Formats: sequence, structure tokens, C-alpha cells
Amino acid sequence: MLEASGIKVVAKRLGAKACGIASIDRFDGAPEGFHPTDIYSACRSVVVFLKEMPPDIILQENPIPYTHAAYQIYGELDRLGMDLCRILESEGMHAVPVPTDTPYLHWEPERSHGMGILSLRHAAVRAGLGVLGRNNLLINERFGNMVYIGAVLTNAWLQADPMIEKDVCPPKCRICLDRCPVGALDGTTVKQSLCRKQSFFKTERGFDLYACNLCRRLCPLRLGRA
Ligand code: B12
Ligand code: SF4
Ligand code: SF4
Repeated sequence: MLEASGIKVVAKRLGAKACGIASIDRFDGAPEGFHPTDIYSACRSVVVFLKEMPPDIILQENPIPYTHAAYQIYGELDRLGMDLCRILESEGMHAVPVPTDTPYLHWEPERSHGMGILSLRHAAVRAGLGVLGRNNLLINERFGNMVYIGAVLTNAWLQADPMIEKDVCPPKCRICLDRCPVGALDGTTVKQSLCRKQSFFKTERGFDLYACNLCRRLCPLRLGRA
């Protein structure tokens, strides 16, 4: 049976830029219905992996390259998760993938509030892959906030990675809070109804595009350490 170190080697061979492991006890405090065992009751460890967006894409004026790259990375991470599940199964473990983006079940129409089946940002922090900035995004030491997150739940008890216990946002930095055009950020969460209206639009042809990513783009930790 593969151990934690072997699983991380496999994830990197499959294309992950970083991989970490969170033990199930670290999810105490997750909202009811959004704990890994609410998805897969036998879950004992969460394997979390990252891929980064090439850094210049977000700087361009035309929204198509960023939208296209984001959708491609969601697909890449979902495939990586499926391949990892197959390999874990062939090694005698059981494994269940978490969607990188959609679908998810929880939707509150009155405040346009959706929740993934598991918050991948919280999972990545618990797997030692970074910390959350005031913009709500995971900041990884090597790749900054330009990482996307995938995860696989497994019934195997695996050695967890140490968590990073420090603030990374400079004490006085408020760039993301002040520059969000709709004031959707408060330093700990995102008011989804405001962000959704600002950050997505539909073209006349019906394509869904990202229209805003300022809290990500303007962050001095966008590419990792300042
Ligand atoms: C719904 C969603 C959105 C919503 C809400 C965003 C948000 N911050 O939650 C909207 C449409 C606004 C959005 C926007 C964007 N998103 Co989005 N989104 C998601 C999605 C699908 C679900 C997130 C979710 O469930 N949020 C609701 C809950 C979890 O958040 P909350 O209410 O703040 O949670 C509170 C409590 O519920 C509790 N809690 C919740 N879970 C847990 C667990 C534990 C253990 C504990 C203790 C507590 C706890 O703590 C929170 C604080 O009180 C995730 C994928 C995923 N499955 O995680 C991607 C994801 C968060 N999005 C991502 C991205 C990239 C974006 C955008 C940059 C896209 C863009 N416009 O360019 C923006 C950034 C906006 C921002 N500053 O956050 C990435 C983030 C990568 C990173 N580096 O962090 C993710 C992780 C997708 C991925 N797989 O990589 N997104
Ligand atoms: S994506 Fe835009 S609208 Fe949404 S929180 Fe970030 S800056 Fe605000
Ligand atoms: S813009 Fe500043 S406060 Fe916001 S996440 Fe980045 S470093 Fe932190």
C-alpha cells in the first residue's frame, strides 16, 4: 500500500505542482454538511493538490485567455483527481474525488450563495499548502494565489503534513478590500451576491466569462512571497 510520501510522488508525476495531506481530525469546525465524512463517511485523510495558472494570463485586457485558462485548469485538476483515485484503488485503498469547481448542491437563491461540497481552500490550508489571505484566496509560498486546488478523499490513514501557522498578509495591506469594485470582501469571507454580479458576465452568444479578478491580480503576494 502506498504511504503519504508515495502518494505525493504519484500526484506530482500526474502533474500536480504541490501536494499535501490533511488528516480528518483537522476538519473539526467545518459547517454541518460540509465535512469530508458528509461526502464519504469512511474518509480518514484528504489528499490536496495544486496547479498554477501561468502568471501573465491574468494581466491581459481581454477576458477570454483568463476564462479559458481557468476552465482548462479545472479540467486538468479533475482528471488528475480521477487518475489518482484509480491508482489509490489499485494499491488497495478507496478514494473519492471532489469536483474542482462544479457541480455543487448547496444554493441559497435569496443571497446567491453557493457552497462546494467541501471548501477546497480550507482543505488546502489543512494540508499545509498555504494560508488564506484577506482576499479569501489560498496563498501558496511558491505559486502565490495563482494556484487552483483539487482534492481526493481516501479511507487510508496517512501521515499529515504540518500546517503553516503564520499570517502572510502584510499587517497594513488592504489592497484587495479597498479595490474590490463592489466591496464584497471583509477580510474573512466574500459576499457572493456582490462578487457574482461583478465577476461574471454572459456574452451575447451565451458564453460565461470572468469579468473581475482584481482581488487576485492586485495582491502583492499574487506570485508568492513579496
Ligand atoms: C462558490 C465559489 C465561489 C463563490 C464564493 C467564493 C468564496 N470565497 O467562497 C464566488 C462566485 C464569489 C467565487 C469567486 C471566485 N473564485 Co471561486 N469557488 C467557489 C467554490 C466552487 C466553492 C467555495 C465555497 O464553498 N464557498 C462557500 C464557503 C466555503 O465560504 P465561506 O462562506 O467564506 O465559509 C465560511 C464558513 O462556511 C466556514 N467554513 C467553510 N468550510 C469550512 C471548513 C472548515 C474545516 C472550517 C473550520 C470552516 C469552514 O469558514 C468560512 C468563514 O466563515 C470553490 C471550489 C471549492 N469547492 O472550494 C471555488 C474557489 C474558491 N474559487 C476559486 C477562484 C480562483 C475564484 C475567483 C478568483 C474567480 C475569479 N473571479 O477570477 C473568485 C475570487 C473571489 C474571492 N476573493 O474569493 C478557487 C480559489 C483558489 C485559491 N487560490 O484560493 C477555488 C478554490 C476553485 C479551485 N478549485 O481552485 N467562487
Ligand atoms: S473577484 Fe472582483 S468582485 Fe469578486 S471579490 Fe474579487 S475584486 Fe471583488
Ligand atoms: S491584497 Fe494585501 S491584504 Fe489582500 S490578500 Fe493580498 S496581501 Fe493580503
